[in-house]
Amino acid sequence: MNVTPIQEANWTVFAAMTESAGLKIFLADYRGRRVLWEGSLPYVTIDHQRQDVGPEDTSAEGHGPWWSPLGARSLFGDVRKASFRGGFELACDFATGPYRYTQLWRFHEDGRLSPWLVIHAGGVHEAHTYHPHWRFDFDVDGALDDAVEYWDGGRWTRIAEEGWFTATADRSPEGYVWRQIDFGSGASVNIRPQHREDAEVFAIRYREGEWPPFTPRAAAGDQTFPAGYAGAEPIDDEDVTLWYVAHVHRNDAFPFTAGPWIHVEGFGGR
Ligand SMILES: [Ca+2]
Ligand SMILES: [Ca+2]
Repeated sequence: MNVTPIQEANWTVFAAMTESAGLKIFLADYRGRRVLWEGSLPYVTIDHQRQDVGPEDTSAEGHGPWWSPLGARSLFGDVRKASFRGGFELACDFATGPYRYTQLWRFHEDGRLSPWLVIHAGGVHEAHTYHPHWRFDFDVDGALDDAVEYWDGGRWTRIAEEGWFTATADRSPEGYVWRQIDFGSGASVNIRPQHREDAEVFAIRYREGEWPPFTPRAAAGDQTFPAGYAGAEPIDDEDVTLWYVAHVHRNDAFPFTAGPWIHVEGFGGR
């Protein structure tokens, strides 16, 4: 556990390698104000299309999803920190079976935050789809007074209940799809997919007893994606975890960099 924060480019962040949820960032502040309690990458699941599984494939599960845990055991090399013009990044490589990934956390002095995953070419055959799942517990200027909103029908709409919010072509004037906003300060964490990315956000009430490896909804572990994720509990005025799930098809150009664009606004700096 790295107990020394990284302080650079207006950010103060802690980082630690997990057993199975990638490189975790926690207690991340931007310009001295809390943005993120904890962010991690608990799952990369992979679906295969049965018709493309070869005769040598003896697995009972034709489609998956299979889970590739990224963490201390699949880490390949060290966590690297590099500075670039206007920010810094943390990067690490993982190797699991035939799959290769590079996880990135990029922090920009203007408030952008990029939790990305580079999926390298590999895998057993062409027809599969990767689903990296990021889990974010944002605390915008502290945990209190936060709400989650979705750009829908031309306006920001409060999300009052747990749910599943897909990215359509609809974007706010600033280009975002989802945001978590703090009513005290007016600051917000704004989120959108990278262009070309098929993605969605699950807003789920934080539950006591969520331990890694996380189940997005512990009581519904027997249900499959996406039904098992979101219930119908109220999340207004509750601490919320946001799961960002990307869907990357193997026929996309590889290597493919997946993950959200995030911009913190309202704490100064642009
Ligand atoms: Ca929170
Ligand atoms: Ca808050």
